Amino acid sequence: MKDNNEDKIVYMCMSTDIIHGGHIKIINKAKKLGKLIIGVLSDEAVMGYKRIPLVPLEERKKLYKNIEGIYKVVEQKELSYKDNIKRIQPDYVVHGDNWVTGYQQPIREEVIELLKEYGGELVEFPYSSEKKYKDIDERTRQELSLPDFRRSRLKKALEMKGLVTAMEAHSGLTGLLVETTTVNEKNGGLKQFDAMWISSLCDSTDKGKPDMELVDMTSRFRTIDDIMEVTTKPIIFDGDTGGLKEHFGYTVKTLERMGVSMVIIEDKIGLKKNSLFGTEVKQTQDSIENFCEKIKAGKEAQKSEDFMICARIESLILEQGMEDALNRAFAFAEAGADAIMIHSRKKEPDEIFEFVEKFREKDEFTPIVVVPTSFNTVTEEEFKERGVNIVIYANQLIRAAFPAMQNVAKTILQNHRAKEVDDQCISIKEIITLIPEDY
Ligand code: SPV
Ligand code: MG
Repeated sequence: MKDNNEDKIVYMCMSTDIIHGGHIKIINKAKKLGKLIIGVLSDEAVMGYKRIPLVPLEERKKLYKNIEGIYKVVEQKELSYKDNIKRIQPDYVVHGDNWVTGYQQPIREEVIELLKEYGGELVEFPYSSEKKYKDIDERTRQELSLPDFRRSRLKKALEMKGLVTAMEAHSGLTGLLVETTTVNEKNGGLKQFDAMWISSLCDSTDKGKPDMELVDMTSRFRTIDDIMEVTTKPIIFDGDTGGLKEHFGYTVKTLERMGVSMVIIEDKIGLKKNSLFGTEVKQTQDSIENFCEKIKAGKEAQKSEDFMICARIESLILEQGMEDALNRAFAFAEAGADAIMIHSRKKEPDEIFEFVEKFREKDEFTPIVVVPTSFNTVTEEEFKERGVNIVIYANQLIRAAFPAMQNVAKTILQNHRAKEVDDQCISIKEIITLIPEDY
């Protein structure tokens, strides 16, 4: 390889928003191979596998344009290099050798295959694992978990992605799980959950209590704090009925101060029971007027710009009809709700789809939230196409954990020893190393 090989095209994809010496070193090496094109990974792709970028795409592009000797800066829409390699046909693709193993491995393999088609070459430089660069990453992570940063990121995620997914977390451990679980997708991308849902059902169940506002707010805030200590993703809090109008303002202020992004309150009054009971138990819906007053009290108490109050409509759960649900949705949005959640316990998604369609005829922008526990056949893609903005997986982690634990408990009782359950349990080595010490 000659220095300043001007007739060669070199391609490198960058997702970082903080350029440090390690990046400059690799950029300088890449420049020596030819004209260097930097592909800047789109906000959506960065979010999908890592976190919300601190610096949005256009600004990140500018950062690279200002580095001397870079020939061109383009966007790379997806984690897969396919589109840009096909379009640019670079002689060399440059990357650190840190993707030889781990979740980026399939992306690397695809790059090798694509380059093979026309005789391009993959050049891998040793990845810098210097402590000072690791420290920068750690500082970024810590900054992301500060209240102002974390709170604002749900709105940003909605703007960037259109549809955001949230998975329930009810403890530090489940928070960590939601924070870190990553899967490879068929299109070569990677996927993580965007946010966490702190469900009243799961928080209560984990404490062995019924879901009826029995676990008080102080305890609910403690759960939030446990989760926040070990995560950075935005949090959507299940605020049940929001309590008394006079109390709700205080809850809003506390949640904001903690860095929660959204509270969802449901239009019920009196002794609240879980919605999935439907009309099997006595549940009373609040009047439109009262609930609007509660929303207004929350909005008045709110101090930050980016906190969101979502009004949850129980008309379909309580069999009050579509018209009632829609009337409420428009009234609640008018009263200041930043989002609307529509709930249903039907297996078929028809009433949810009808609501979304009719709401969107008159209101294009207010985000719509759904919790597809019962209507669980609908994909995120279909929800998005129909105009839904937030999909919450409200209880699956705790529902998965319980039968697994119960089975282990029974097997030990039956066998009078623990040997038979060993292969159903995470190993001791794994469990003692599961939690990173520097979290
Ligand atoms: C929760 O997760 O606590 C909810 C959603 O409120 S549901 O259980 O479906 O009512
Ligand atoms: Mg709840």
